[in-house]
Amino acid sequence: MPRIRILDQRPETDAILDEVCHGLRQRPRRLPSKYFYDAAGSALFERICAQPEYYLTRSELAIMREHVAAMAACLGLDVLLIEYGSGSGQKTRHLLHALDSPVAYVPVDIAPAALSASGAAMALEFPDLEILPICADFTTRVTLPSTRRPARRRAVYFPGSTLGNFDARGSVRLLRQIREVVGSAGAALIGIDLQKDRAALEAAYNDVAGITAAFTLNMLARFNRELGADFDLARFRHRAIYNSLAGRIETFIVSRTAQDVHIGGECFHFAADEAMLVEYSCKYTAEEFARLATMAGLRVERCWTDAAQRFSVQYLAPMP
Ligand code: AVI
Repeated sequence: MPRIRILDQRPETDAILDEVCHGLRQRPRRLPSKYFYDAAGSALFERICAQPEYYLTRSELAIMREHVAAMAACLGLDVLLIEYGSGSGQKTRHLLHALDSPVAYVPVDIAPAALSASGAAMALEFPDLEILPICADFTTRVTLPSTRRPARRRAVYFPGSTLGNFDARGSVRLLRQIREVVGSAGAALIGIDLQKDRAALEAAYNDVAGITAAFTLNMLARFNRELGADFDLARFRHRAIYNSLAGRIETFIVSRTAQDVHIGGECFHFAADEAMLVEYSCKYTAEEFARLATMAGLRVERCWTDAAQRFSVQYLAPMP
């Protein structure tokens, strides 16, 4: 496997500890979903994507297979492709094969293990493409590296409905940041999960094999490993329910019993059945998403969906 140099712009451990303790002090307690993705969490997420109930990945891949040529035509020649939350880059391969002489590929991910594995695999598959991975939290200001060849255009690829992991305010903030990163001549290609019935949604986030539950609880195992916390995983459980008013799956870690947990020199008391919010997975109608984009100064110019209308890939350009 080729070795790829990764630009490290990761948050410091102290900053993670501060953010986690801050979240644990809130009522209701909440922890940011970005902390799911250490090496174990990224591997569990790949397994979620292959679960029969988790329709998102299969639907998005079907859209990519069918419409990638049209997407590449929208993005144009000599594009610098920046991917947020790149993970294994499964969908990106389709796009990179279809693009007309892309200048470079910049995957941005918070998980170093996933980033080096996918960077090396991409370098094998695209030997002539400049690959410049950045290990960072993409919600912060990421410094882009310079490329060997100048780009005609910058484009952010943000697949997987990861934008849905932010609430409306956070999504608009992130879309604005994307608009800034790509500039007035840039573009964005964003995967957005669509509204559907409660049963299908709750099944997708409560797979029978228990992979999503293991993924959720791994966040606590990670805090034990990296921050010296003492969460007893057997005394917590995963819960994901659809909030139909807000149009989102809400995932919680629920304390099975009354218990104390120690982290960063603090003691946090959990009541029996107390629920900590760990993730939103927002689902949109095409109109709702277009409205969010407009609030961020972006306009939806094309939207592709799968045959069952479960998922969408949206092509956006900055509004003049
Ligand atoms: C990465 N993100 C879009 C996934 C989702 O569907 O919200 C993360 C996930 N959480 C539980 N299952 C998958």
